[in-house]
Amino acid sequence: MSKKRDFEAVRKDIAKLMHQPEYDDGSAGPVLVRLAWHSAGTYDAETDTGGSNGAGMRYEAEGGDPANAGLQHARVFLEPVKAKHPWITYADLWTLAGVVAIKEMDGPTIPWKGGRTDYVDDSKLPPRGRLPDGAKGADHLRWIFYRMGFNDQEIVALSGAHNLGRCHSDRSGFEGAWVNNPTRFSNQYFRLLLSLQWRKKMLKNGVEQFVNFDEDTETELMMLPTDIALTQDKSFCKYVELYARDKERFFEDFSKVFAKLVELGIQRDNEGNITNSDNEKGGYHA
Ligand code: DDH
Repeated sequence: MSKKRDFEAVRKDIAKLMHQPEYDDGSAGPVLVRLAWHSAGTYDAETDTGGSNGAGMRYEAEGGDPANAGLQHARVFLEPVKAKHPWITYADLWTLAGVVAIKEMDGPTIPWKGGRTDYVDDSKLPPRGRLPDGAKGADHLRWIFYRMGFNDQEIVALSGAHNLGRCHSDRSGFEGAWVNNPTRFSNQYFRLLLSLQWRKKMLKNGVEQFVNFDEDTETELMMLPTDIALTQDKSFCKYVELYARDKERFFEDFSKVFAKLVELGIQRDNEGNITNSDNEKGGYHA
């Protein structure tokens, strides 16, 4: 294994693959952000299982979870980067790709540190069902995100990632984008949550979501039931209002909370070296 850990070079190569004219809205960015989030969002603080360490999505147990449908596109986008920098672990590559993608799409700079291992510790494998279900409500959001160690404000800030990308009926069953420009990071998601009229719509596949149709531009935007739940719950809604009116505050808080997300389950010493990843089994040598 190469000893050189040139993360800057990896960052540059990730940035270069962002432009994908044949894919979705012309960008690999949103699906890379989702890959980073799903790799980390399986964490359970109480049992210290799940999280980005181990890159378990490479294997059927986690990769084949219906909640992860479509994320193979993100992993395939990153293969040339892995081939060029074989020393980097997938666990680092996936989380770094999310951070780089957010920056490339005009989002905030997010602190990121490397050192995750690709060694899968069977005793740390997350069971399926740890990622949120978009058809549910506020109680479900708290159940899922409190488990990871997030509070109400952090749940709302994290949800602002839905400024990016879209739903695909062949992946999640939901369909459409949340905002008009889904490849530019902003607080538009929060503004639209509050300013537009959202009505329930049953899709042909029987899935229910919320939509707004703009007569002038003839465009339909969507929200998941979990997105709408943020406006219906008092404690969540005060942060939706805050982030809708204060984009800078949203960027600041999002940066902190996304950094926390990709560090879940990772312990470091004072120098930033990870102390709970077995370096002999797939991590980095000093
Ligand atoms: Fe999400 N998300 N997400 N999401 N998410 C989907 C797409 C994207 C939920 C459900 C869905 C976060 C939170 C939640 C992104 C980032 C983040 C899709 C559509 C569903 C469904 C998938 C598809 O059909 O392709 C639910 C429910 C929650 C919640 O309960 C809070 C968080 C925390 C993030 C984050 O990054 C911090 C991104 C980006 C996408 C767009 C992906 C794409 O391919 O485009």
